[in-house]
Amino acid sequence: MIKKIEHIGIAVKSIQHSNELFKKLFGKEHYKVEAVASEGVSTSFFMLGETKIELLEATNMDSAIAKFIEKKGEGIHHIAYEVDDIYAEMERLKTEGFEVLNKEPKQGADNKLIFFLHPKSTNGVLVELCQERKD
Ligand code: CMX
Repeated sequence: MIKKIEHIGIAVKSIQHSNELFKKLFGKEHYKVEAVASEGVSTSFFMLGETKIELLEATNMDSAIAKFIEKKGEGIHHIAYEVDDIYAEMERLKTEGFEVLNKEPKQGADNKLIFFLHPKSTNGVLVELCQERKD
């Protein structure tokens, strides 16, 4: 079951610059910075009530974020939904005909297991499904 929006991912050119910008917008600091080498990104997170904003900067030119910014510029990159059973949701969404981009859930930022749905199968919005790791 999909429970709520866990975070919204925003592609930025410079985490350092955008941390300052979002600090002014929200009136508070980000609570963590984390590199995810497997995705070629550096991330930072702001907590807003129950939802988070994730800023994403590319750390190499092959990264999905580098390609996205080159094509579309900075902006909303994905919406992440929290699920209660990520393996069951992956099977359910495959059965429903969505294009699942990962063979199985993988390690993402902020202690999460994650997988993605291709934006072509979700009205042009890249969808991330995530679940907090319990181990
Ligand atoms: N949102 C909406 N559309 C997007 C998109 C995004 N974030 N990224 C790419 N697209 C669009 C492109 O504009 C293009 O559209 P057109 O065909 O109309 O020109 C189309 O998707 C391209 O699709 P593609 O050729 O299959 O693939 P790309 O090489 O552009 O990769 C995608 C797109 C979504 C498959 C790839 O970025 C991906 O696998 N993403 C999942 C992983 C990821 O995004 N990691 C970074 C975040 C990690 C984190 O949150 O920690």
